Amino acid sequence: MTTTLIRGGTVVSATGRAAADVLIDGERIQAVLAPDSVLLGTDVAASVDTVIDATGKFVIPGGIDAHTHMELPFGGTEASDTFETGTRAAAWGGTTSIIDFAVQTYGKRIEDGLATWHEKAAGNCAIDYGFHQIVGDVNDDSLAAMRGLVDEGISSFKLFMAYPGVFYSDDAQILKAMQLSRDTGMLTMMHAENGPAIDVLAAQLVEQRKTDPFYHGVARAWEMEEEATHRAIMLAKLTGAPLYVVHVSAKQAVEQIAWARDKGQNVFGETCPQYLYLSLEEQLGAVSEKWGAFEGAKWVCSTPLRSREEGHQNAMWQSLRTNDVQMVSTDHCPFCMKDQKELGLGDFRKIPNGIGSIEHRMDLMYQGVVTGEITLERWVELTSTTPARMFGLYGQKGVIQPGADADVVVYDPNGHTSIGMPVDEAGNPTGRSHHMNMDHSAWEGFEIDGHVDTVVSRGKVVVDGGEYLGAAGDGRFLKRGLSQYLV
Ligand code: DUC
Ligand code: ZN
Ligand code: ZN
Repeated sequence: MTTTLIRGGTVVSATGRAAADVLIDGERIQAVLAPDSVLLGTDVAASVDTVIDATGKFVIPGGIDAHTHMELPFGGTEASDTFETGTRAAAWGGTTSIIDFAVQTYGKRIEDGLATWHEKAAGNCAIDYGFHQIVGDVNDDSLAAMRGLVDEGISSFKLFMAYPGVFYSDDAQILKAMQLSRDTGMLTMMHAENGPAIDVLAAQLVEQRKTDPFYHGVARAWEMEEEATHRAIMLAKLTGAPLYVVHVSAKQAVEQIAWARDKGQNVFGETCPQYLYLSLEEQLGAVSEKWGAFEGAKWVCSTPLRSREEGHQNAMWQSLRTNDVQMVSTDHCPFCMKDQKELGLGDFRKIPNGIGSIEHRMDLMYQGVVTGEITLERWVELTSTTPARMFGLYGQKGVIQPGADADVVVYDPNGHTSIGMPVDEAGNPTGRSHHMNMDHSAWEGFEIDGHVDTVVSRGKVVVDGGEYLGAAGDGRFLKRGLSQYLV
């Protein structure tokens, strides 16, 4: 068993910060010690195998990205990160656990969808991974199968009020699944957008020859998110199901969540960096030599980017401060421009939906600390501690304390991270400043006043000093318990 001491740093938790050293024994945290500790007459630093110098740096629990889609089949193609490439990129960015979505599609069995996801991930992940279950076909068989998921360590399922004909559930199906959620304690995760109405609006825009990527966001109007969020909340209230609304982007959806929470309902929300930093106006203005107005396709995701003029981004930051929204995930669902996003040239409806951000979440959220949007402690809470609590991992993950898995990041507030993807004059990539399997970056030009220096994943140093030291297969499947966040 290797012993490691992370020495001289400031250990930051969701509730405070202190100068402390972190002693790791094998895969677990052994102790959080006063600086330069001498125990039973022995200088701890002199008795360990490895010492990591964290002087002047923050020592935080490894990030947990609770919303990723590795290898997701979508729109006639597949998300471009495999479990191998996506989890490696996550590690580079200070994320040491993911929760991905196993998929049951229409007419297929849940058991088969889940088995496929285990096959995709097993032996390939750089960091630990768990699964939620997407239920694309709520029926008697799938409801019966869902009852067995908790025993398999899958304590949450996702339904879609969007994407008719693909993942969509109608209100009757949602009601039945939520009754099961109430009975089993499983968390209902909801993609809250009124899909049937959106599809009509999208078809009308295309008929008017409004086919550029920008119109994706016009069709997916905030009213459609507010309405669906409200409907999901009311169905959850009626059934008593705990509800977690994914990728919240509209300020009006936040108001719905806050309203339900004020009434004591177990309703939670997640947002993503794209809804804090990017906007519909910027998507409209994105024109490149290579792609013209189709450049905006790199930001086509659902829910869509929202108008800055309408104040959604500021409202999302505020919701993170007030705890109306409890955590930040990425909805990492990358597609390359070439051969993938370009499927939607001439018709925005055919652009595969998704943005790749798994590598940048910790940095992008730290930038919110730099700009004063959130505190240092809230950064840790939003990116690690609450995801662990929300999804039944707390104690093992999301905290630096004796007995927890040794998932630790040394973050340098005086370091710097430039995000982008250099291209030549013809717009072809000449190198990459990220490790995600993408031919572009949705975060081109972002400058971060901080840097992920060292990443320890279950006791193993996987990133250090700009070098990757991990391996495919380092990550293990996480059997999760029920949510530890319910009121
Ligand atoms: N939204 C996305 O942007 N991509 C995948 C699925 C989803 O709901
Ligand atoms: Zn979704
Ligand atoms: Zn998603």
